[in-house]
Amino acid sequence: MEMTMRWFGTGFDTVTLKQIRQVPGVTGVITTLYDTQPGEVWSREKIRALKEEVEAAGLHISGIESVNIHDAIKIGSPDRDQYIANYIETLENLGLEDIHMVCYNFMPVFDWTRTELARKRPDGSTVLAYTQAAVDALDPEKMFDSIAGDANGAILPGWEPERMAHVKELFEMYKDVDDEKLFANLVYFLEKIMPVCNKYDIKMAIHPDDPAWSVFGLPRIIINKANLLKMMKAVDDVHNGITFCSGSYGTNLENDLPDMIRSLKGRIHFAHVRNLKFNSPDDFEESAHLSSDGSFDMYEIMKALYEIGFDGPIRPDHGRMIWDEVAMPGYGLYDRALGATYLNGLWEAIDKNAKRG
Ligand code: DNO
Repeated sequence: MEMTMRWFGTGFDTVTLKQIRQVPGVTGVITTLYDTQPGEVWSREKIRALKEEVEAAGLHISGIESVNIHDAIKIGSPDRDQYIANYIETLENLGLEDIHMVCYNFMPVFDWTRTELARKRPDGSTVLAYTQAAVDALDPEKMFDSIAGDANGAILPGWEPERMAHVKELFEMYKDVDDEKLFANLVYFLEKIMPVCNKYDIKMAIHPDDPAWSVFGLPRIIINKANLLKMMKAVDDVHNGITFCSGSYGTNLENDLPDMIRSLKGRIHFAHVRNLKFNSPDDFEESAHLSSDGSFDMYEIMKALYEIGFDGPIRPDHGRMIWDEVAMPGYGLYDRALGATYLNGLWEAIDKNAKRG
């Protein structure tokens, strides 16, 4: 595995490449062209400029998170082929620039959903949190406004204000899309992009739906082992793979995380590893990465990744806001740096143990 950190780009991220470079054991970044809209072609020039900037800081691009999918592709509307053609062109340009891992998601309307961006914990840190009761009480069209105020001025990944301005229409557009249709549209998309992925060895890594169940009655398919195995089989190509995100699959306590990892051997191309603390099955908060601070056994998660021979990029995920840092919720420097160091420590111990037999 390679330890990485997510970086949103100059002008979007409060964290600098220089700071990331100084986190021990981190050699790459997971980045994106944050100012592009879903459906837009990424030019080779822009990709190259980004790459050069990262390399000048002594790091490299380990993968892209995300190249977002246009709603027409998820809905399966008649103009989807044009957007798929654009996506293929973007993949081609990434491939030509030697970038080989692309994370994306297939969530309708909203990307990941939290009901609080700054819940206070006993130690005074603040974290992202989710309460089903708050979602149930909320008008979906107000979702964006209800959380945007706590975002520390940042644009949240996957919550493009341009799209959110049309949220009512988006709901309308998805009204005939159920789980089955969404799955069929995903397969259609994957089949069309596999040739370019094969040509440039680009590993597609779908991000789970977060939380891993239907929110506001919208379909959700990337939620558990059964659905993932179905997806892997439907397009049985190594380039059709997944992002294993412990914090997203872990929202559903029925998901056995180490077992899921083992059953997806060879198809996990990217890992987000973080912990959650459950106060009840319907209420969780994003704790520090350590096992002792949350509900997951992080050692078992890392061990499962080690045992399947996972060799892709891994990154600490949402961190707590600590030490008075002001940053995009979940994406400050300090707690993610602690997370990276902890995960590296677990990995070193697992590796040494395995080698000693
Ligand atoms: C949230 C992230 C997601 C993820 C996308 C991938 O912090 O984990 O926004 O990047 O769903 O497309």
